[in-house]
Amino acid sequence: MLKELWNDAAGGFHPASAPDFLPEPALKEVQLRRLRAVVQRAYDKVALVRERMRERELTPAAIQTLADLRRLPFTVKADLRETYPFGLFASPMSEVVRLHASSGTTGKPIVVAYTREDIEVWSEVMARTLACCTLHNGDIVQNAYGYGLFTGGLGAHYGAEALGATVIPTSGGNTDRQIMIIRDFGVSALFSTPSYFTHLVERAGELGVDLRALPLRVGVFGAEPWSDGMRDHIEASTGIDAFDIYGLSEITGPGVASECTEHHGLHVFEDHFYPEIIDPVSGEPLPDGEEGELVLTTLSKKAMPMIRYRTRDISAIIPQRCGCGRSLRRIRRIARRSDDMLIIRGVNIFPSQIEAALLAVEGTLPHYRILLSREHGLDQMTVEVEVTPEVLSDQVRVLEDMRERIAQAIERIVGVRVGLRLVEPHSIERSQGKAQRVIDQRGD
Ligand code: DLL
Repeated sequence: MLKELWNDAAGGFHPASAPDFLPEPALKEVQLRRLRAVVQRAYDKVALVRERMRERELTPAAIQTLADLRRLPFTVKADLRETYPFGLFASPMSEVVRLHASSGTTGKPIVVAYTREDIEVWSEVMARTLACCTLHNGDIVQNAYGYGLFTGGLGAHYGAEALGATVIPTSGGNTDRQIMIIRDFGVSALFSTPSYFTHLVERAGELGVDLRALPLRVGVFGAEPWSDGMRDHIEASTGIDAFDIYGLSEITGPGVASECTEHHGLHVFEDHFYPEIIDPVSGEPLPDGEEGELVLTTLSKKAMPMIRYRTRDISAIIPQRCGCGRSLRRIRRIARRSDDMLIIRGVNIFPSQIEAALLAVEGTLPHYRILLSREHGLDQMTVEVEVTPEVLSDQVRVLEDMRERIAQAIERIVGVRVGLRLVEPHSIERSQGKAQRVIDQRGD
């Protein structure tokens, strides 16, 4: 497949020839052909899938149309944990060329496997992701996603190479060196989590490096939720164009979906990953435009096919065609997961709402955390947010005024008053990868 994507003349990637622009009937035909093959493969090689299909009296022959997908059973995260480490593999180890693992917050990690062909597809979808973000052969990219068991580093690395870009594999951390490289190597694009990038920007300011005066023009950010306010902050403070990319280890890693220059939702590379949105409670598929849990089926994975994997990420399929001309459907940016809801005094709150509220108030910095505690049997939330030195050096009345404005902004969005602490710059620990925004001190 990758070969078809190469532009003979320049020897680089040619986005216009990518399957992103397939007419809808051709795309559906590819999807159905691949779906039937992957279901057959999973049925033949993965005991769990076979047993679940048999319980429903289904065989692979049940898949005659794309709509038949909804008859198949879901796969959930617990299935991966319960079959740890290799129970869902569909290829013998002699054909598996790579393993990655996602640590998760509790218990055993999730292990994922790739054949050589899987790595090729992954590189292809990542190259298409980067082309969506306007990168091309000739770009100098600094890849600050972590290299290692995390899929971000190597996934983005292979994609950038396939695109024909020059990759600098810095991985996360060692922030001063990252800034030196951005400056000295003429870096035009940087990949990292959005939270780590805000840290880089802050440190560059302290070192007197003006990112706007450098060739850096694009940021490729993902692996954690980030708000439009965060995007505004990043773009305004650096002059770059910030793109949101999405993926998860269970499906492949980064390269599942990407924003294009329209910055309105993320195109799913649906010739390889078939998206559905379901009601998280009933499991029933929802129509386009309605918000629910994203479910993904890998259409071409060999080593570890995933049938109807429940991501727990909340999104919606955007019904309209995109102005960029890609025929790939888009999903809304993922602001929350079905399992990150906090309940404070009976009100449902998502951490992303707190971020949106904070960044709407001038004088706050994009560094915050949410502390959960329990007092007299009731859950309490305290938000700590860093404010600029100017705010802190002002009179008490100004500080009080600021606190009140932030408290009101939060209350307007979430509907309840929460505790608030304004803290000095640098008092909240910086992340090198995914930021841990919620600190649970409830002790159970
Ligand atoms: O985070 C893969 C990745 C690497 C994506 C680099 C983008 C860039 P996991 O560690 O398995 O894989 O975590 C996957 O992270 O289910 C979402 O909850 C969250 N996530 C990933 N991208 C985004 C995003 C990688 N753009 C989990 N917006 C997913 C919001 C995201 N959440």
